[in-house]
Amino acid sequence: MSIAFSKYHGLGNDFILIDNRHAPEPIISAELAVKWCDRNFGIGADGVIFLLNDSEHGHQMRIYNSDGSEPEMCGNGIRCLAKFMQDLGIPTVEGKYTIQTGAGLIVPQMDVDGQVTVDMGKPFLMAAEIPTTLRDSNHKVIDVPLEVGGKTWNVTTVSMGNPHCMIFVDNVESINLAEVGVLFEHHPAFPKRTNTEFVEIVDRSYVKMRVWERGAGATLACGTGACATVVAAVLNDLCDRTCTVNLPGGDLKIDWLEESDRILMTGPAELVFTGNALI
Ligand code: ZDP
Repeated sequence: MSIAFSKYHGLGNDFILIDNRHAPEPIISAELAVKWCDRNFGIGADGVIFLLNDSEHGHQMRIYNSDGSEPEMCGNGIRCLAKFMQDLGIPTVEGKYTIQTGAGLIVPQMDVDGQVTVDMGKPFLMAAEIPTTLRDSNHKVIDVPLEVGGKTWNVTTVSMGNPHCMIFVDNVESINLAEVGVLFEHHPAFPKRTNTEFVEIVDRSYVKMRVWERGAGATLACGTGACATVVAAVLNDLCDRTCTVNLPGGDLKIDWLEESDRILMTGPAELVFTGNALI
């Protein structure tokens, strides 16, 4: 038997998309998702994303990381999902889709220039919401020392539905991501593991970020991570609320709105190919 899939990417953060609207649960297992994500023995991707029906809100997103774990949210992935829905001919309401996720309702808007602007909701800042044990549960974690790999790093944590740990450094190229990223990911201070972002401030409206993703390792881009990066930089008074985040795969524009506390993320999403995978 085979299953039809579409492969999309957002700034090189790539996903296998499956139209799962006919079934209430993902039609492939986490184990099979791991195989499909393999770049040598499979299709190759950072994750597998399922479009499901949602009785209340019309549509729902589920996602497996390339290690088979299931994150709450995925910023680049939801832009790809919005493009996938457009390609499936699903109508928008005033240019927008409303999608239920593990981080609540997320609203991508299809821009006229082909980009997608996503209302990513509000960031969560309290230690218990990340979750992290670095502070008491209802305290923020801003510029807190943490020992990892025999070195003390100053970290700021933010949840966009999924956990992120940001470290400001002078030069992102000097960080050995593979070596240190995995140590942050599995550090006992993060009971649900964490995504880790190393951030270099270029100026108050432009920062460079390199990411080690929970469950996926080094990727070319991370949408939730770009949002969390700007929140962390604002909390440390290092950048403005409107800021471009440069990632290995390109740029994402982030706006942390003052009045509503919500974050808008703008970036591309591209169809790469479609195919049928054997199961
Ligand atoms: O939180 C996690 O386990 C992430 N690996 C989920 C994927 C995040 C993503 N890179 C993004 O763009 O937000 C897809």
